[in-house]
Amino acid sequence: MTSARTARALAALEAHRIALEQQSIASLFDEDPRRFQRYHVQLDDLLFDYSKHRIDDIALAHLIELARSCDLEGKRKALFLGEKINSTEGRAVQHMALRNLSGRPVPIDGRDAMPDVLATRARVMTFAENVRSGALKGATGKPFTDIVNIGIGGSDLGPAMAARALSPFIQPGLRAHFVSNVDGADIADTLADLDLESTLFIISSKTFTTQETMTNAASARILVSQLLGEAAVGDHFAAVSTKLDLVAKFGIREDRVFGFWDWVGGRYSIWSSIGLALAIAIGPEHFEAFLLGGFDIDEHFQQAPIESNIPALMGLIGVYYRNVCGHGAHAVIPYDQRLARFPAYLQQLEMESNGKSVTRDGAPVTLATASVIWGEPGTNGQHAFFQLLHQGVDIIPVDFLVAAEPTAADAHHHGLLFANCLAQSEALMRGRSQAEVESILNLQGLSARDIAALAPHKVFPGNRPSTTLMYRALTPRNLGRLVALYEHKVFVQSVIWDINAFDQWGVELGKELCSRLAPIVMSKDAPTAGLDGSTAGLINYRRVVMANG
Ligand code: G6Q
Repeated sequence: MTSARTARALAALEAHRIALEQQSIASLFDEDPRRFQRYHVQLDDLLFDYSKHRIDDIALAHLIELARSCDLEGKRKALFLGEKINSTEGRAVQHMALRNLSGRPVPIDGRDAMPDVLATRARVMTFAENVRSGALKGATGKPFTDIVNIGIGGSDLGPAMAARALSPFIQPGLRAHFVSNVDGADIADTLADLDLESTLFIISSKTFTTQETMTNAASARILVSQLLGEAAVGDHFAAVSTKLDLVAKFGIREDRVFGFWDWVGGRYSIWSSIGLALAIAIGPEHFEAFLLGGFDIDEHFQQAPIESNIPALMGLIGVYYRNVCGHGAHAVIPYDQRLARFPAYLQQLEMESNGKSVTRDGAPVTLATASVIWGEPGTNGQHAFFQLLHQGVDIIPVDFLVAAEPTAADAHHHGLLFANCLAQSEALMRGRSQAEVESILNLQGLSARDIAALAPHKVFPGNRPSTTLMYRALTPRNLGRLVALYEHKVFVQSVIWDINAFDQWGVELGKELCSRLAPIVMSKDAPTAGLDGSTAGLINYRRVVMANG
């Protein structure tokens, strides 16, 4: 239940929103030439600009009071102390231990988790190094050139996103591929051009029971044993899982199995052995730099006061739009082609974590929770959905992500990319008024009648908020920082909404439902009685199609 203090903070925000609506973001800049200086936080290579938001010092003070009313500081402490805050699964949440480079112990269930974490990481790194150097070979003596990670959800999105983001750091001659969908097209298309003799499969599954992953793993296993012989399976497979007994049954050699722990949620597992494909691709040194980036943010999140704490501000500003302004969507637009999978990664992180409708004690939530997160790289999005961002009826706050310097040694392209990013955030904020449009059309020589007809279509309301996150370059360390920033943003919001960000019963339901239907779908004549009319009708229609060839 929302406490009286939280309710007061929300009411104060609501009252202030109405006052703020009298002012545009652009006018806030006009009034305060130091607005950018006051409303940005710089953390080493990273710059978080939150000046283009519909907020002022009073709104920020109310948001910080809101955070304190929910005991954000106390809950942050509980998170890092390893308390079992994932109450519905009875688990601590300690993915931060995987990037804990402080030398400090991390107590979980009464013992320090760090010796296990370090020992497992050392095995991952040695294995990665041996694949990279060619010391480990396939059954026919060829070094590995292609790594195929088979996993889904949290066991896929992280390494897949990061391998793309960090492609310039991948060892020449090595390629990382990611197969996730149970649709056979995924594995077929991925393997189409690969030489199995030089392909290493990594089966990544926390539970080692996920239908999609097990199906793809079985298909890969059959292919390897058909082409290279059953004895070759041991040479061409490795696995990452918390269920070591199930991995052993699959036939993967013990020295190629890398564990992790139930206190690492799937969507927070990129820092664990689930990062094996990434570690092989970019190498131990870069993987450790990625971990260091995550650690940087853990330190910042724990130490910086809320007033200048980037994940806290990201979370609180998001809460303002979601709960006070009623905006239900949030776009993430990287002006960085290599971050193409970052919005999809964040979709899982934010929507799976905070897409909840009961509070921690099981009561219905009183506040709206996670927004719909979506996005695509700029500039491509500009030629597609940006129309709605500029002139649609919904206001969708945007996170722009952009590097300060080029990575592709192409200053000209990067200059244009950067200019486009700024132009969009500026245009969203400023808009274009009726008077401005009329004067432009006038200068173009249009008649008064044509101007009157055309002007309304060319007016942009503006006042549309955005954050800009700028990093020097998309290095492993900066990618680690970006991921960890959003992880803690999600945590901050879960504290305000009083929900468990670390379970995912909706995902579990999906797994359960399919296992009930799959045998009926796969049978020619299993009865469909008892299913709803639509499901039965669709199954029977498919049976007819298949029977008619
Ligand atoms: C993540 C979710 C989910 C999970 C996949 C794969 O937090 O729980 O996306 O990662 O369902 O699960 P396995 O790793 O167990 O195969």
